[in-house]
Amino acid sequence: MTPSRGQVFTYDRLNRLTEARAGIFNASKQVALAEPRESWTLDDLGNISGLAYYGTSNVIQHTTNATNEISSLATANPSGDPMIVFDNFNADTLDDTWSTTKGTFTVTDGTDPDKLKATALDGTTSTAVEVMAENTLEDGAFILKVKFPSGTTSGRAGFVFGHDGSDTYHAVVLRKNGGTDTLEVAKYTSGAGWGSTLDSSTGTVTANTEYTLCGWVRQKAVYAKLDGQNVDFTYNSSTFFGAGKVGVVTTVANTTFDDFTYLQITPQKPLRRA
Ligand SMILES: [Ca+2]
Repeated sequence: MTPSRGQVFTYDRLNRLTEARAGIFNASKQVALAEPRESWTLDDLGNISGLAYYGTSNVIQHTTNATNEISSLATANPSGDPMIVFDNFNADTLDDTWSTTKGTFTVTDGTDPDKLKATALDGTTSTAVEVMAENTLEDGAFILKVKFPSGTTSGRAGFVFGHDGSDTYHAVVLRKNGGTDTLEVAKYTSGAGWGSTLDSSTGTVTANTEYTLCGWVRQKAVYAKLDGQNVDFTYNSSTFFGAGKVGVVTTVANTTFDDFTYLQITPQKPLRRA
């Protein structure tokens, strides 16, 4: 059974809607690893006495009168865009909305607790790939922490998007390649492997140091940035990237990932986090 995106509603004892959550379903048909949520606190007369949006109370501030008419409404600054997926990997097991397509992953390790770790690569493709089960994600922004293990001199690790479920995908990766370190975007094709670099920017990537990648994918463009360094690029493709799964990829065993974040974006609201 393939989990998919949906909504879950909660009602109170008078069958009044009190919460609506949206996101990716786990195997129990509950929304997992997602933040979009609206909830209402109602008194016995049905007056709204509290409202929360994206899990943040009083993001929309309002007052109501005795007949439940809204008498004032104000939108305070929300803390950020709604996170379609956020996983800090602080649970001892990987949420079942994730699926391993190549290699082996774990979320517990004595020296790197509370991170997603690729403990082994797939023998044929020399990759380890973990993706969300949802296959229709597109036009979003991403934030991801990546760390190569000590001694790494070559390899790629980063964010996967447009994964077709059959080992073909695009990826924004940190790459160590001899003495040259880059942030780059490339396509991986099932059976053929990594294609040529589509765009890149040179930076400094030290093994055993955690870096934050961020950026967005929108229609035919992908923007990527290595946080904390003057390293970024915008790649414009001739074709749409299209929908697919999002996740992580590495070509180096024992790479760790943390705080996987995938955000909704709109043309009016570019990436504001990180
Ligand atoms: Ca963590």
